[in-house]
Amino acid sequence: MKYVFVLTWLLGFSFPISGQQCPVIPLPAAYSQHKGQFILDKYVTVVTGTESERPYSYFLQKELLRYTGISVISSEKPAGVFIELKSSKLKDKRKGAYSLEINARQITLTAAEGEGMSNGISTLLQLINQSEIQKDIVKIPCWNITDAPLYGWRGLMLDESRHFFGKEKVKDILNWMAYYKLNRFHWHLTDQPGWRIEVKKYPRLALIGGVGSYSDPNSPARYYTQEDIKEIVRFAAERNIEVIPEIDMPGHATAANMAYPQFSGGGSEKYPEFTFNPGKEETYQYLSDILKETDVLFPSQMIHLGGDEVHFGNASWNTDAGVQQLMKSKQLKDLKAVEEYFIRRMADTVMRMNNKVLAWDEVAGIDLASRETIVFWWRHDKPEELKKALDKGYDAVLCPRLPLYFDFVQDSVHSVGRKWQGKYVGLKDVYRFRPEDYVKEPGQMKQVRGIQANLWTEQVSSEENLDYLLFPRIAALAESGWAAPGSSGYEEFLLRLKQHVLMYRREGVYYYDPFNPLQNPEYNIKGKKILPGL
Ligand code: TNX
Repeated sequence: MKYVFVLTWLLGFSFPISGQQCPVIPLPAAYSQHKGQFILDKYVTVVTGTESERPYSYFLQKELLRYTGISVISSEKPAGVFIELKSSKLKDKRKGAYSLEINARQITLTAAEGEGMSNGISTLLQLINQSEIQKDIVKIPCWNITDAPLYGWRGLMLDESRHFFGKEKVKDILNWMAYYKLNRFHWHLTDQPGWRIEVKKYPRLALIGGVGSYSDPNSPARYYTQEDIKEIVRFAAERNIEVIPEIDMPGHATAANMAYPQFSGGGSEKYPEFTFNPGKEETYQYLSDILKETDVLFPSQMIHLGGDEVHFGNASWNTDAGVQQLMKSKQLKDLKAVEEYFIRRMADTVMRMNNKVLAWDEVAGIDLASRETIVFWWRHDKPEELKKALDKGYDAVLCPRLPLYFDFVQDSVHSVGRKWQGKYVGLKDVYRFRPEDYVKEPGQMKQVRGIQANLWTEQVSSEENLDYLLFPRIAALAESGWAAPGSSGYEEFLLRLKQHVLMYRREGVYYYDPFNPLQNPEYNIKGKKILPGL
């Protein structure tokens, strides 16, 4: 078997060999290959029977043109050689399921709903990108695939407060997410260095709060206008990716406090002006107004309230007259109780807008409406926080630092990014990540919505650097969120990945190459290549 893989690898999959793994990442649930090829050329049509498939045929047409240079037309009636998109029930009822049958005359993609259709298109595009592409012709091997995801939540978080990357880069990331069937984009839009979302009622948030970044406190304001956000949300929706905004509170509020100091709750010596003021009634109104505008922009009906690391910078609450008054009147015994009171109130606001409340695992101990709350477990060194969240009945998304923080370096010799007591986040660690290893009660696995990688950007200032941390770990993330345990081994994954790496190069991605680590050197925070030995 091993030799077959090696041979396949050497031949670059151009000649199908029976018994090989389907070259798709994440690996489909079931697949078989049979003889023959489908010839994709300009005579092929994309056939849609009903209105509901039309946006998908439009999307497929655009992607085919982008990747292959071939323009195919869309049609309502099958004729000649065609790709048919069919909305129809499947045996597998899981959201996102699809089937793809390819023979020499016809490709049929069947799905019961949009997410399945998008997933099937991604599989087809991957098969095309792995096929022999000659001038104006692609020979696609014939595969039969039936597929569905293991987890409904396969997420990626991008921090654009520390460094701002902008619309084009975000679209690029969304494209790659779709390519790998990741379906939740968690957008960390506010934090200490910058506030990145326009709020009409409080324009200074973006204009003043948007000034500066982690590496340059004086860089001109960068933020997303509401029109930009609508554009990104539409772009994501076309790929069946839901966008979830994060407005971090009550901590990590420094940028907002630069703009509207009247709502600042102060900070600590190390983290000045870090919090919103929980002791002022006006703060709740102000934040509700911000969240209302946020809600209108994001159809996901989910808002992430942050809630992390408040203790970094809430020492000033000890001396703030308003906070002290609140503690007396509500009988809050310590600052943690104040934090909890604040979160409960803001969670109520979010729920009243018919949104789910999402937050970091600091909220695991707070009583919120369990069916409306999703906790993001990130502190890998505190497994008890995950347990607490699950015991309370909350759903959870697992994104522990080790191995799902993509701001951690991925190779022992890398220096741009974090480590935790010498540990880093290797490709293999991401690939091997399995939620069931962390959930002690098997009955609680149904509360696990899925997994997510978080890309914090304190040390990420260039697009190259961003790509470097994302690729190829994004592929490993996709497979651990999608494929059933045991469906593939790491070595087989690497064989498939080898082909994807060629594609990264074609597409101009500045990836880390695990097969040839010196291929692309790291970039430092100033945007310069770090040359080995220097
Ligand atoms: C912890 S994860 C944070 C972020 C940092 C990150 C760096 C979380 C909820 N808070 O503010 O950017 O570590 O790895």
